Amino acid sequence: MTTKTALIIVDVQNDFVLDDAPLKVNGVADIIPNINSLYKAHHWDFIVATKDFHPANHVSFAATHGPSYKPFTSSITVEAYGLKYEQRLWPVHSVSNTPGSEFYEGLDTSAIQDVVYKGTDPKVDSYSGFFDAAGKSTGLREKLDSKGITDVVVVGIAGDYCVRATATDSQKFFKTTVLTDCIKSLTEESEKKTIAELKLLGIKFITSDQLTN
Ligand code: VGL
Ligand code: ZN
Repeated sequence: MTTKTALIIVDVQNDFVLDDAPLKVNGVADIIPNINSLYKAHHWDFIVATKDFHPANHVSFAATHGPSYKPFTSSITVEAYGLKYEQRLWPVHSVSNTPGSEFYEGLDTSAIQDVVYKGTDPKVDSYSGFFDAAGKSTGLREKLDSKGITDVVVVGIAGDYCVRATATDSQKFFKTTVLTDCIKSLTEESEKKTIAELKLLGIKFITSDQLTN
């Protein structure tokens, strides 16, 4: 069978990158040149980026639930579409069509062929680029399938949230690799934990110089 490889760039958006960003991932500037170098150094059959793209009253924002709810430390039980799940609460971030939702200007977007939007339902969050917390598809799997993709490489932020969830869903359908020099997590400790857990699912972790495509 022929191998067809897709690159998924997760959430490289201002609200996770800029110095005054609400959900700044520390050290993220270090990985951007590594991501930009991937386009020409390797063969890609499809390059797609995800964007976290929330309505202003999104369920994942602490502010949506009132002043007693605190970003980062509070969580709530969400009930939506017959499903019940725990939701960690965040500062307001990546509101659709605001500057914070734009790609970070340091990211070379010239090779990106498609953009998948996630977290657009006010009632449901979506860390994964594939399916939201209620299991609804963003359309990413269908796009990859229609192009005959067999292998997926995941990069971006945050390593311990949206990269983690995207790689986990990807591995259900595609042979999935995460590039350790092209991700950054909220904390180093949770990145270590994420890598250990995802390796158990068969997801490969390598640096970009070890890519063979
Ligand atoms: C993310 C928390 C909330 C991410 C998105 O991109 O990792 N994290 N929304
Ligand atoms: Zn979000």
